[in-house]
Amino acid sequence: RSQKGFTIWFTGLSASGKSTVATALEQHLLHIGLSAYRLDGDNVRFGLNKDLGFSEKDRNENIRRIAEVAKLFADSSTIALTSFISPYRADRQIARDLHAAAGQSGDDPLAFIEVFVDIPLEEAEKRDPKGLYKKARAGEIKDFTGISAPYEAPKAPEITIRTDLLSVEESVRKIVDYLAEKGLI
Ligand code: GGZ
Repeated sequence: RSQKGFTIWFTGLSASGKSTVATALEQHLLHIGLSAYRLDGDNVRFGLNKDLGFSEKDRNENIRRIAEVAKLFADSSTIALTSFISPYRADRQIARDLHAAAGQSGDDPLAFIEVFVDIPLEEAEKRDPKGLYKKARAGEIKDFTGISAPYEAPKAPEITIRTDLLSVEESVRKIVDYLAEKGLI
């Protein structure tokens, strides 16, 4: 049968492993012959959203635009993978609702799978691959998620992965198993 498009929405702290898992999952999906496309800071925050910073208002707008773009990819029968902190519950709900609303015009709603990349803040801070937590603690970066800006953990994500306890392969497997079980792939 023809491929269904849908969105896999990763959310979690900086350095939680969102992009690492999303990249490995994208590779897997491409390898099994599916069309997949990853949206992340590198291809969105430096392009479409280069006018946006990290205030609450800018993050709201960042996520709103990303949700719209992911929906377009999903609507074009691609699997959209988004990896952004997306710290606000309400913004993630807007993204989810947008995909559900695609069903109101007689088409099928677009599936939206929220993946909570859940690691303790202390672990993310220990990893600190770019030294951003250190700078945030020193007050050199303001409004830093987990330090001086909120992260609202999902209450009912479709999938939770503890990247401090699972390998990248195990994390990918958990998501792939979920997608297969739901008949999405
Ligand atoms: C959080 C920040 C900040 C602040 C710069 N707070 O680890 P990274 O570097 O590569 O990922 C982080 C990225 C977060 O951008 P998002 O678009 O995912 O954020 S949001 O969904 O909240 O809009 C981090 C870097 O940008 N970064 N300043 N103040 N992360």
